[in-house]
Amino acid sequence: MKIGIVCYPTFGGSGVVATELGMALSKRGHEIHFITYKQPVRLEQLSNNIHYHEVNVPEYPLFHYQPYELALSSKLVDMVKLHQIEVLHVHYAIPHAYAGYMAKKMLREEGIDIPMVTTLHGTDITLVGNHPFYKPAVTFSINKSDVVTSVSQSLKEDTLKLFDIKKDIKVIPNFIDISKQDNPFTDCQRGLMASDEEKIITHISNFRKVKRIDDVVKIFYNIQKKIKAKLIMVGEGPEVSVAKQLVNELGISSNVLFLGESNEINKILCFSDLFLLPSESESFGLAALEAMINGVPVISSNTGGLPEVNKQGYSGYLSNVGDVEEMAENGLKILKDKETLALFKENAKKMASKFDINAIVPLYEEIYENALQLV
Ligand code: GMT
Repeated sequence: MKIGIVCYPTFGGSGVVATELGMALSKRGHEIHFITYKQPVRLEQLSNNIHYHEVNVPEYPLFHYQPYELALSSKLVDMVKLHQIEVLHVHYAIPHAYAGYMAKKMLREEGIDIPMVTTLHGTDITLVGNHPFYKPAVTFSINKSDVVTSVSQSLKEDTLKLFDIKKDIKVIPNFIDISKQDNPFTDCQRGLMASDEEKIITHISNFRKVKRIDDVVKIFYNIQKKIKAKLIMVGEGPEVSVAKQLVNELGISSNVLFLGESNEINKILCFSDLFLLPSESESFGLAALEAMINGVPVISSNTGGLPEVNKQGYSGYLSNVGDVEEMAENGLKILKDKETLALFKENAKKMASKFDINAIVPLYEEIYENALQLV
């Protein structure tokens, strides 16, 4: 099949899922066309059947906001015609489903019918899309998609609760490419980060308010009172400076490392002992899954789709949002001795392997096949 994928090309989970999906589909013989404003960060290499088409938005001083949706839908029309793309798969409703629908309509005028699959990822529903200024357009574009998928059961329920949705929503969970984690060449340089007796605790995100970064710091603060530990913070975003300030105030700067954005997540996770994800809301928690497949147990909040990924007392622990005391106690329970930590590490890996990419990609293929019958 020739599949057009629209996504955010950034480190955010939706972009990562879209990119990994596209790469996996290309390995299964499909021709993939990424259509976005920058080459996706996780896109390893372009090949015969992976293409990237850049959406350019010309700057014009009259516009306070440059019309990205317009440029995207025009690019979609051009690319569908040029490459005979058969299916459009848009990740994140805003504004991709809206632009995709406009492209479909324009193509129809030229006698071309193309189905559009929309995958809902989380903040497009729970935070941004739900805003009254966007809600009518988001509702419309979800209802006008030929097939709608969501990355967790919890996100499906939120979508049905928050929007007037007439379409069936299929749950297809996010996934992980296990073969990448089993790479024997991963250079696990634990010694560079901490001494043997120190535990390594990690947080990876885009440092938005929803991630409750101050809770990450407070959980670590409580843990390091009891055991020797280092906190590694990976990612960039508006809350980095707030976190740095809190770290200074608590006097723990020598034990906290801010690494910025990284494409070497597996290298960092391979020496991590615990992963913290105390988010306010989280439709799935791909970062937790990436930690788990690297054998890192997770301390998370029990919000959104996290209970579908992290299993209480098995791959980690879940607590109410904001309960940093309980989260720290649970972290200490996991880290208390070698045997317990080893068991949780093993369990985290086992739990994560349920989300094997090889089981999930055929579900998307089936969706594309069905979508083709709908137009
Ligand atoms: O919150 C993020 O990390 C970014 C955001 C995105 O849209 O890229 O992530 C959302 O989609 C991910 C992939 O499906 C999910 O794993 C995240 O849980 C979800 N974020 C939220 O719901 C806050």
